[in-house]
Amino acid sequence: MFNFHRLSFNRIVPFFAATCLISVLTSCTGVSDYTPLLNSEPGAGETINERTPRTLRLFYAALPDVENSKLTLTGPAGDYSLRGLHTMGADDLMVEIYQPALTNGHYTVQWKTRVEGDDADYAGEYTFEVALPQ
Ligand SMILES: [Cu+2]
Repeated sequence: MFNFHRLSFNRIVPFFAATCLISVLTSCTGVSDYTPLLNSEPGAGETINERTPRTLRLFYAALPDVENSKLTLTGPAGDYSLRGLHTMGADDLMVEIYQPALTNGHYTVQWKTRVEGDDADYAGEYTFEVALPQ
């Protein structure tokens, strides 16, 4: 009886140790790599040289919950005020860039959201550049 316990214990410990290690590794990489953000307008890393953007639109893997979402825009004038956060129903968030109007420079969009069918809170940021001919 004692030997039986000892044997199973010795087998079980390495099994659990390996299982824990695997789940720690996969949850770490899963959390840091996955984002539901698929695309945006302006796009991440885009340089705009035709028309000053008046809206931000972010496209996700599922319908974002507007109540639990937040967008901010920072750039040469500091914080830009945004108004009318909504969804067009295309798994997107959309907002009007209210004031001031964008000038040439480097901008950062920060976003926070929750999407349908997923309990996790997601956040991220990306940048774009406005470079209209003067
Ligand atoms: Cu819209």
